[in-house]
Amino acid sequence: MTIPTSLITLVLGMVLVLGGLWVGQNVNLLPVDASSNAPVYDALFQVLFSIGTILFVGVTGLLIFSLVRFRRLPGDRGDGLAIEGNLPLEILWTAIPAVVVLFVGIYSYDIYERMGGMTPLNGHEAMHGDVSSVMLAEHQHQGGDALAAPALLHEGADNSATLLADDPGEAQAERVWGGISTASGDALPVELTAMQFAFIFHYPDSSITSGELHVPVGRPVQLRMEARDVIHAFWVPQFRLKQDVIPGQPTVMSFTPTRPGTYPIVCAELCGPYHGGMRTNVVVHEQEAFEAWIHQNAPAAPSTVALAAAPPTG
Ligand SMILES: [Cu+2]
Repeated sequence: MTIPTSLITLVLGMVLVLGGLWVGQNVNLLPVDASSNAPVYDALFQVLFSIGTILFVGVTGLLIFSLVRFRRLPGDRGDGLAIEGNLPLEILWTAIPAVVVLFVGIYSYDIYERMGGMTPLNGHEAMHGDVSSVMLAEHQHQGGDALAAPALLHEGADNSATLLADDPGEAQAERVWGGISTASGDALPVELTAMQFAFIFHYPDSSITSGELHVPVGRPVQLRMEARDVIHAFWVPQFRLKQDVIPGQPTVMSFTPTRPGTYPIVCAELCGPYHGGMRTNVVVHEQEAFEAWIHQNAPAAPSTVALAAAPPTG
């Protein structure tokens, strides 16, 4: 008794799909997860890894099978079978990738949304939320008049796509782009400046400037990123976060570290001859250790320094 080919194909197909799903669930290629974004992102990666495994094993398996099964036998000098066109097969191999690609697209969008990536940072709502506090902090940090800041934000809100730059006198519009953003009100503001070939972190609350990013575990961090020269990218694999840092176009991105430890920050944009050396670390501290770090590194009397440095206001 011979088993029908269609039955064998069906069984092999099922084994392939189940095997691919098992690989996606059980083989982990990712580093340790250290931010609240990570588990959300990892769910997407598992699905993509399953689909990739099914496609890779399926296509390679079929190729190897065909090489063996349809090889030219010794002494066979004739032509192969004249096969031309197979509409059902063509529909099938167009429809399956179409459905898979559509599913991956919609699911990726959903994951990005859940990570907070679709927050309209240039919209009216966000203007008075996350970004406004950063803009306010920035404005005050640069010795601006605190009273002028709300007016500045209001002017910005009139045009949802623009925020005015530091000096209200300058008619220079500055556009703030939103990366992943899930931070709530009490987020720790940190300003990141990327330049060839270093990342510089500044803490507006404590006037600390550091070459390493130090953050407390469990508290949202809001990074305001800007590049001095060319495009760089802030990438922390353990946070599952990567965001371009663009000259003249600040980007705001938030994350919540969930696991104490030291993780690499890598520039992921080819930015010049020493791009490969452009890396530093993010240190995720327990709360007390973070406070100790702030205490150790804060300038002696930040308030006096700020007062002395600020221009006299009328
Ligand atoms: Cu770089």
